[in-house]
Amino acid sequence: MSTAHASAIVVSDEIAEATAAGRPVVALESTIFTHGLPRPINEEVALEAEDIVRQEGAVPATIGIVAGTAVVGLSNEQIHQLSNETEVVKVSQRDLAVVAAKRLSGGTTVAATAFLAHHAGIRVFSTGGLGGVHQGASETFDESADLTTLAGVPIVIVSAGVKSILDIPATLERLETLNITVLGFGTNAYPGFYVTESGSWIEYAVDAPEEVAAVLRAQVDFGLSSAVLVANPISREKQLDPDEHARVIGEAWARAAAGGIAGNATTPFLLDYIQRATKGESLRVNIDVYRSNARLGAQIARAAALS
Ligand code: PSU
Ligand code: MN
Repeated sequence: MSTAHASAIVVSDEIAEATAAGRPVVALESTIFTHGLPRPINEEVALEAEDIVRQEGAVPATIGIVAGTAVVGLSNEQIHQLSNETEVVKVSQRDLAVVAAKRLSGGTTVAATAFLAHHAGIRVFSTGGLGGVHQGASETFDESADLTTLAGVPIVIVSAGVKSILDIPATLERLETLNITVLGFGTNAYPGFYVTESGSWIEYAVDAPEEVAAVLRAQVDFGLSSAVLVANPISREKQLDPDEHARVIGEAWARAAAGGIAGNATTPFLLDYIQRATKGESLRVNIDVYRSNARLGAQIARAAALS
């Protein structure tokens, strides 16, 4: 990763200076606002996440592709552009070279963002929900590249679990196979993104940002090259009603199957269906989850910068 050629990736001055000085920096992805959230709230949420990171004393590095250049530390103007242009591609790690060569603009997924963040020396990354193993993956082989990328990128990722549209037990099995460390923040119950608990359990809970920083430090001391996932559940008061959640997800899958939705269009289709079926409630939860993860990511980055 460190062998990436400098001209393919542009790191903003603010981020380059912050990482060089050992100041806390939090990476933020762009697929969440190019493909995950509807306009015009997408841009607002992207900027709000940056504000939250700053309020917590860290520097936000939103990452995306502008006309073929991978940018670590997008300007507000670039975030505006990516939020509103129509021809913006969803860019996972395998797409990076193609969009660079074709000079396309794109929103980077967790996989591509983690790759680029690590290249820039960033150690903490906050997102909403990770990609994972899709329902029916034993037939379709649809498993997010987020998982395989995270197996090889030593970075802390804060999420509210994997998106609840996924097969969560299967995803946890794959995380184990891929040597990806999973920590529950204040809980051993693995969160279900829109809901506080997914029904799956994880081995380790941590209670403070400092504890995550200690795990990260030990990870580096061992020379381990895999990610540390911090699963940060939404509070019970703010979660989607669990019964409605279960019903809507079942419907979303049935519609995707009936509509022949496949490949990287699956995740945006399901998220959009759920937003409409819950009359915006899932959108509110999605945004709350992201705010909370941006905040915790900044706290972890600060703790890691001190250790
Ligand atoms: N979670 C959200 N909204 C999103 C995503 C996750 O709430 O838009 C995005 C992330 O960028 C993640 C990607 O990396 O979806 C996973 O897509 P796929 O399953 O196609 O790998
Ligand atoms: Mn997929």
